[in-house]
Formats: sequence, structure tokens, C-alpha cells
Amino acid sequence: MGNGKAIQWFPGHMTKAKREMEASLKLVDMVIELRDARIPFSSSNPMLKKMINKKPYLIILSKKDKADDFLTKEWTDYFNNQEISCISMDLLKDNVIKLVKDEVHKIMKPWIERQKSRGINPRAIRVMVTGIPNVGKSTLINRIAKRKIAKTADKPGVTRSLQWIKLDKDIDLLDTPGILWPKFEDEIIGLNLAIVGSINDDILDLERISVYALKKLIKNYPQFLIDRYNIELEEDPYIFFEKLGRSKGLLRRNEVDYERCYKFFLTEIRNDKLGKITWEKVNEENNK
Ligand SMILES: Nc1nc2c(ncn2[C@@H]2O[C@H](COP(=O)(O)OP(=O)(O)O)[C@@H](O)[C@H]2O)c(=O)[nH]1
Ligand SMILES: [Mg+2]
Repeated sequence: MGNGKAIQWFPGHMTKAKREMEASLKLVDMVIELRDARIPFSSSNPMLKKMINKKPYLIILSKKDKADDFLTKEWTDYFNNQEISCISMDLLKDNVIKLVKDEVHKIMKPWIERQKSRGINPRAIRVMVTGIPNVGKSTLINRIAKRKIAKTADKPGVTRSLQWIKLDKDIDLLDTPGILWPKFEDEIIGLNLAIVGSINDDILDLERISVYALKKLIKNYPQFLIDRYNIELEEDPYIFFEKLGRSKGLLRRNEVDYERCYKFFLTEIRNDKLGKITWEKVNEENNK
């Protein structure tokens, strides 16, 4: 389970990641933050906004192919209504280069105009990509570079040499992403990150994750569950997992093996077997 490369964050890592981020920030004119479209709130970093201060900023909601289209629209509207640029993307299939460079040009237009009005011939716009682990930073950079370069160890604090990739004739992209930690303080955030497979399962309890996911699905996507498993939905989540275990033969000595049920269920969710799901809504109580 999990992606096997989840980072365990310790205070030392965070300090170092923050320092590296600040060093990179000094070099760039604009920041792109990647977030997972399935959890646009939980996949953000608590310090980024303060760190980037007033630099132009773009949020890209990645993995939109896995998220609920209706809610993705709500989330992009939500940010755009606060004057925060936000677009959604399937980083594997969309025309990433065109989408990103058009957006960068749009956002940086006032900067270009300002330079021109001062009689300065604008130099290339410098951009960096940042985000928590597993949001698609390397995928985005690799697609822009059209080669496998972002292969540096995916850990904060690994010494690196910075290089620039041409995104367009007048846009340079830093080849190394800023890696930041998610918000840990809230258990719901940890659960959301676990559901989409962005933190190690063993940090959290499989049962807790699965029961939370099931309750959310019963509330927001009941038809997905019914269509996939043909199980009548009940109040008690254990009855659901009992029935799921029996129907899928997830047994041990003729008894339902709950551990296997949870793993099965979470794998189904992560592989989009139930459908395109978004786990948090705009203005939900926990999106503080
Ligand atoms: N379906 C889908 N998968 C994506 C997308 N973007 C990234 N991925 C996958 O998500 C995983 C993590 O991506 P990666 O670029 O390594 O994330 P990083 O940790 O932020 O560098 C990889 O398996 C990617 O193939 C996307 O838009 N759609
Ligand atoms: Mg990476």
C-alpha cells in the first residue's frame, strides 16, 4: 500500500525544506503550487503563503482526471473569486506546456508592463514549482523538460544544483521543485492524504482510514458504492466491510479478514474503481 516513497517529516527536515524553499524563492518571479484536485485543501502547505509573500502565484490542481469534475470547478472558482489564479490539469494527458505558459503569461503581464514602462527590456520570467510530496511536481517538470531530469532524490535537504528549463522563449523554470510538508495538525487532513495515497498507510490506522472513507462515500457518493459493490448501505460500516469481505472472498479461516478488506477498498478508491471522487468541499468546516 502507499506509494512507497512517502516522506516521514521531522522538524529538521522541515527547517531544511523551508530554508531551501526560501533560497529558491529569491531566484524566481513567480511560484506554482501543485495541489491534488481530490483534496485541494489537505494537499496544501501551511507556510507557503507567508513564504512567497506578494510574489505572483498560481495553484495547479493536479490529477483532475481522478477528481470530481463538478467539485474541481467549484474549487477553481473558489480560488479565482479570491483573486488567486487556479487551474486544474491532468498532468499525464493535457497539453501541459501550453496550459502553463499561457497562465504564466497572463499572471505576469503586469510585471512585464511595469518593466517596459520603466524602459527596461524584460528578462525571462523565472518560475518555480512547489508542493507537498506526490502532487505531481516531477511529472510537471519532466513534461516541460521533455526528459527525465527531476530525478533528484525526493527528499528535503538533499544537496542539489539548480538549473533552468525553458518553458517558453521568455519563461525559465527551475528544474528542482520546492518540496514542502502538508498540514499535520488535523487528523482529517491526515486521513485525506492517506485516502489518496500520499502518506504512508502505516502512519495511520487502515481501519480508521477505511471507515472514514466509507462514511464520506455514503454521504457524498452513495451511488458509486451501490454500483460497484451492489451492497445495501447501512449505518454500521462493519456490516458493509463484512459483506464486502464475503462477496470478494477476503477471508481467513472462513472469517472475514478485515485488514484485507480495508486494503482492497483503499486500493479500489486510489485506482478510481468507484469513480472520480473529491474528498473535500469548498467552505467545509475543516477547511480553515
Ligand atoms: N492520474 C494522474 N496521475 C498523476 C498526475 N500527475 C501526477 N500523477 C502521478 O502521481 C504520482 C506522483 O507524481 P510525482 O510527479 O512523482 O509527484 P511529486 O512527488 O510531487 O514529484 C506519479 O505516479 C504520477 O504518475 C495526473 O495529473 N493524473
Ligand atoms: Mg518528485
